[in-house]
Amino acid sequence: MTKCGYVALVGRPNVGKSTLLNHMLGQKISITSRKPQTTRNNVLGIKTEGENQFLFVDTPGLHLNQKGAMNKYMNKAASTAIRDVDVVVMLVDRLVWTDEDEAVARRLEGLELPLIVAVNKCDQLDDKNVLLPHLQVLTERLSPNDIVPVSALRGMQLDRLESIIAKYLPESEHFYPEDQITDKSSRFLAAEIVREKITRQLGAELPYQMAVEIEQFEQDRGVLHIGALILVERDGQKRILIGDKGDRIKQIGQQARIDIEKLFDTKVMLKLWVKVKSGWSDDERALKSLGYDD
Ligand code: GDP
Ligand code: K
Ligand code: MG
Repeated sequence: MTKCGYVALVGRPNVGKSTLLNHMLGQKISITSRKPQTTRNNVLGIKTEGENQFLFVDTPGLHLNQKGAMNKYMNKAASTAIRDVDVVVMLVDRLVWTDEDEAVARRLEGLELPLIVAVNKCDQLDDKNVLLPHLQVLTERLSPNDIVPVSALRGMQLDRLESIIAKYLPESEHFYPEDQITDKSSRFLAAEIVREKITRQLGAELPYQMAVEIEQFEQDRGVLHIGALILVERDGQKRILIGDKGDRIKQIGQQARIDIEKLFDTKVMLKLWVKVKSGWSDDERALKSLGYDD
């Protein structure tokens, strides 16, 4: 009998959810960075391994004390994700338990689902003696079905995590063909890669007031031509993004092109434009038209 089920990856911002998803899939479908709010949408990552099909739902972390339409959208996405899944994997850090972790834990209370706790970033554990007491505290607070130390970045113990998750997958036909890795469109993935490069390059504020819209996406004689529009809120942000003599936007474009070529296994021509449009990032209708509406 085959198994198939939805597995929510939850946890506070920056704990490593998207990194974990990418490593499990062996493909980069969910963008990552050191900044919170990198992941805005729920991203489905599909992994078929023999009899088992895992439908991982990567979620934006819950964002505490944050206002604005984008934050509302992200928190809603994170909350709905845990309603319709078969298993929850909560990621926590190897050392600390914060208010943000506590907020996630509260959301999980009363859910009658198997809960697996993955204690992440264990590649950065100088003193191994601190892990055991931490695991004990986590076990008491969360009463998980299983708990496992991992490193999403280095791929430590992810096989073990996967076989633990497999125990809780319901018996079912597979929902997707075995070679499919996501439900997101190629356009979405391309836009996200551009957004990742900008998020990684720029300071703390801009990433939240920036969106990427794909205007052109055409294969022509072996080359994928992509045109992407980058929306920002203010003139100053446009200037920062473009950089001195256009060198920053050029760098962003080069980095994004390399990743997009890898993902689609084709030569890519990428053109980027920056446009100022005030107010869109706190405007629910504008967000909807940019695809933040599921
Ligand atoms: P998310 O917000 O939970 O999706 O977190 P990301 O996947 O975007 O990761 C946030 C940051 O933590 C990135 O800079 C990652 O490279 C880093 N990171 C994720 N997993 C690990 C890990 O296992 N070890 C280390 N050292 N860093 C990690
Ligand atoms: K992040
Ligand atoms: Mg993420």
